[in-house]
Amino acid sequence: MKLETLGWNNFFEACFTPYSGKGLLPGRISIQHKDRYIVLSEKGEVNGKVSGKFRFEVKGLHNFPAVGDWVVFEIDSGDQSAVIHHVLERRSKFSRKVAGDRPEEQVLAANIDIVFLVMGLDGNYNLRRLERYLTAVQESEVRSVIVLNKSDLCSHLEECTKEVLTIAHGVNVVVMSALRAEDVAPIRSLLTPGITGVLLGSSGVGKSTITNQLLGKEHSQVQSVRETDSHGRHTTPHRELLVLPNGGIIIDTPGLRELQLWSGEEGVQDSFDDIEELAVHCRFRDCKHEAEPNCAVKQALEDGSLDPGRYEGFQKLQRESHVQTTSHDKNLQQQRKDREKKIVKQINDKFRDREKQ
Ligand SMILES: Nc1nc2c(ncn2[C@@H]2O[C@H](COP(=O)(O)OP(=O)(O)O)[C@@H](O)[C@H]2O)c(=O)[nH]1
Ligand SMILES: [Mg+2]
Ligand SMILES: [Zn+2]
Repeated sequence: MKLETLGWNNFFEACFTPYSGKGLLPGRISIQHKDRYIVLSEKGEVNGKVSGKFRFEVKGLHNFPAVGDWVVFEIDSGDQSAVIHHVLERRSKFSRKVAGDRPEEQVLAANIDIVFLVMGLDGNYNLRRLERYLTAVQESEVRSVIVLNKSDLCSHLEECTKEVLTIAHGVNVVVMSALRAEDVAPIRSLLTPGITGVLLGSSGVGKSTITNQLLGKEHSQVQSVRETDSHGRHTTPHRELLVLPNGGIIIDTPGLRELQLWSGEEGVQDSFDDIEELAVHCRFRDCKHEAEPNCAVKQALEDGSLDPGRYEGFQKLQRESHVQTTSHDKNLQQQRKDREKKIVKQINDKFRDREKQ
């Protein structure tokens, strides 16, 4: 495996200079599972762990290796595993906030060139959510592309596409069905050799199906939409970095529930992706989660997996923001964002207080 194939360039070369010539090698993290990593490098694919010194000295979860990171490692002469000594500077990253007394940043994917925001043109379709993620990604200054998948299931394709274009503000929009191999061509053409893309979107929107089409083989596990646990959650576990036959690199991720984007101090707790993901499983596409039959949100409330406070906040937000969904007025959008943040903060504070008791 040549380093360039993995996305190596002058930037990382410069970052690596202080370490070169000491039996140390650069490699890229393709999988992270707890404290175990898979490192891709000129030595091929190697299992690895951070060194004892690293674990002892490095403070903060976000300074540990993440998928997409370039690391400096050495091959253990005993078991031939990779001993990771350093993480090279990141050019870009996507993080989430992990719950706890003091919320911590956890990096989920690093050194990304293009983010593909995938939305399903089925029950998953939600213009407001797309708009919010677009804003979050644009703050990260990584190029974004909107992917509207499952076009084969959409009866009003033109309408949806037009609507999305009104919020896209120049961002490319790909309309496709991942069931057709030829439809991934626009994505493939953006992932030129050495360029790293990440697929973000709710679980079930087709990210793994797209990954498999790009790879030209079944690799990522595709889930049946009904194959969820009692909380309506998919079981697909891993984020994984994969090198494509044409030289591009793609990171497949699980649902957005896991990928709450972190932006600065506050983090993007100001969203209800967990509820929106549940809503995908409601019987009716326009379910208001009130008195409708087979409502997945109500069901989660009943079995206790959804907090009533979060549900109330979600409903409140839905009512308040309904009218402004397609507004282009920047001022209004800002006002809405501020209000959303305030509401969510109130709820989260309340929720936290209750958990403390
Ligand atoms: N009809 C249709 N089904 C799709 C499409 N893309 C994915 N699926 C199906 O949607 C389900 C979830 O796909 P998957 O790739 O696992 O979604 P992920 O959770 O985002 O990785 C699977 O049953 C796929 O076969 C599409 O474009 N059209
Ligand atoms: Mg998947
Ligand atoms: Zn519902």
